Amino acid sequence: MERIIGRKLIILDEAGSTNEYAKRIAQNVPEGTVVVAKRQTAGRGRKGRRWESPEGGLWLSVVLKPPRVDPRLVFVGALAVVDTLSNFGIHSGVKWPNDVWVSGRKIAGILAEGKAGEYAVLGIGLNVNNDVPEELGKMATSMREILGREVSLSEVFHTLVGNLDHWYGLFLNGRDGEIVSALKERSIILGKEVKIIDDETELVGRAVDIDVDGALVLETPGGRVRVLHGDVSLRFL
Ligand code: BT5
Repeated sequence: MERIIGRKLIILDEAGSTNEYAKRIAQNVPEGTVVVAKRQTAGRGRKGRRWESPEGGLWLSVVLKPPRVDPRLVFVGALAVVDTLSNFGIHSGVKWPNDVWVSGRKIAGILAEGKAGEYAVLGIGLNVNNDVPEELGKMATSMREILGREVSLSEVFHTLVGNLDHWYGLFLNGRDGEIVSALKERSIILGKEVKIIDDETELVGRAVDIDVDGALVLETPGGRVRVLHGDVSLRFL
């Protein structure tokens, strides 16, 4: 099958945010275009949070034109990152909805944005050889830290692009069941007591499932609750 992801590559020394860049060009480039920057000066997480993006890390955004936009697109990114780390001998897991963790620390984050019916931008930040932000202390890690040596950034990039192509192919073919079950297998939250924090509300319960729509199912004292909103924060208790 012809590859979609990486059909066109845009490689920048510096970007404010590759997601912003990708959104600006989305309508004029083919699906699968990847924008990658050596460093970002205004890397973003969800809700405008800052994403530290010094040189040495992998900061990229993919322009997609999917027939539908839903939380499983974020899973495509998360699964591709987990597989990529595994290709380099690192065992990781997904912290629903959009983080990849290694040994209790965040190594990657995913940010999906877009305009319904037009395009989606899947942004991925993966700490590779970069120093992790000091203020995050023991909350974050990198491939270099885990492996005790630097790895080739371009090898990590090409591996990740290949893995994104694989999982996005399943998404396009409507194989949501496989995506969700892979995500569940690699999830680090199932069976754990967690707190979900939305803007004004907090919800405590046991994470028991991720359903086929990508929603987190919590068992709370008041019964089962589905959390679909991709902007919530999840903390372990
Ligand atoms: C995310 O947001 O985890 C999504 C991050 C997406 C970054 C990519 S890089 C390429 C593309 N272009 C962009 O501008 N963004 C995407 P969220 O779940 O909101 O997490 C943000 C939080 O992660 C911050 O508040 C920090 O606590 C933490 N953080 C910031 N930089 C980090 C880093 N380099 N490594 C680990 N954690 C970090």
